Amino acid sequence: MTDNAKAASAVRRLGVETASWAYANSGTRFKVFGQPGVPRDPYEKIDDAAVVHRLTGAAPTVALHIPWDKVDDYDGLAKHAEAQGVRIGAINSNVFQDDDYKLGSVCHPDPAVRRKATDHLLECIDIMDATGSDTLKLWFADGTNYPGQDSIRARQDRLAEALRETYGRLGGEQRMLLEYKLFEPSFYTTDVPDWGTSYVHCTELGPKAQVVIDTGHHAPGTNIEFIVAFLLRAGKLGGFDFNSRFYADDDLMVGAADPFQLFRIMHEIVDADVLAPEAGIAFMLDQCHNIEPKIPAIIRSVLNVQEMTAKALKVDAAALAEAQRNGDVLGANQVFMDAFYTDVRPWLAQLREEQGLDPDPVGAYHRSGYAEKIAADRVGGQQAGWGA
Ligand code: RM4
Ligand code: MN
Repeated sequence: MTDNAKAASAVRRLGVETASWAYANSGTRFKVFGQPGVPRDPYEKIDDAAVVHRLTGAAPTVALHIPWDKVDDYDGLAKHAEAQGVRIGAINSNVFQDDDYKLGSVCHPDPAVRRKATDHLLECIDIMDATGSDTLKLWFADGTNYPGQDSIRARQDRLAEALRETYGRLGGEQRMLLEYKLFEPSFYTTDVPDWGTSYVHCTELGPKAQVVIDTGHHAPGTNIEFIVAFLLRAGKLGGFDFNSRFYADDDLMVGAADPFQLFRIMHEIVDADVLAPEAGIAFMLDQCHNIEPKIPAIIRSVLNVQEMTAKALKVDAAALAEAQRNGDVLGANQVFMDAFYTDVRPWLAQLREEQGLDPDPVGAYHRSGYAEKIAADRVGGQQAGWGA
């Protein structure tokens, strides 16, 4: 295979996982603006995810969030997904929206609350069994707001205990990803604030526990591609929650705020040869579309990941290695930047045409009439959103 054919096949095999909650209404703590046609239940969210996959050919799985996506029949939900041409991806736990969790969930000082939270994590694994999902994604809002509020060390012990029990329940082909976040909703300490904390817990647990990087969960200026490289070397990178941010955890479309950062991240992935699905790195979106129409925004996001990946595949690896070996600082940087500045859009459009797709998925969505159809059909009932 020529280099170009190899790159084309790598792009074609890239799957970006969309998030069920991104199809629902969302907002800030100031206001949630509803949109016409928003799904009322998980089945309709999956219908929307399937449209994104049909148009891009690059979004074969959709993540669920429990209890937002609670249904009576998970097997039926998985079959519905399959019939639409998509699969259920990661199951995201939610132990941050119950009154009991005011002081935390698995780190709460009261063992009864910890029990309840851990039981929810175990329930998520039951849902994985029923849907065929192989990934549990854990994010904890746990932490404290005031110095002295709770013992930082004791909270780590409680966290480790809950993670151990959850890990013990994972089936042979299942894994868990532990997410970290610098701050919010806790403002003094967060119990899993950074990749190092997640890494140590995952290492204590074993090979089925890995770190997931949410690109919006760092201090400004953090070098995320360094974290990617480090975790890959340690065999502990499980995947990404992609989104972009200008200030804090903005959850804007990936590649919108800083496409160059996304390129640098994807370069580490390509360079370590872990882009292929069998390498097990999950490329997930975790975004909210508060003011823009959701489905075209998600299509745009999938395309952004695809574009930056395609650029990363255009890095002349041999020339880069030679420049690095020779200590040619400027030459190496030029090889890198040449790839970043390569306009890969015509190439990607051509690849889509070869696959029988419309070369312009966003335009195809607008022409499809789907937006008008769901706006007309989805009347009555309650639009999905936070807590729904
Ligand atoms: C958190 C975290 C989780 C996501 C929730 C909705 O900040 O990023 O991944 O499930 O938000
Ligand atoms: Mn996330």
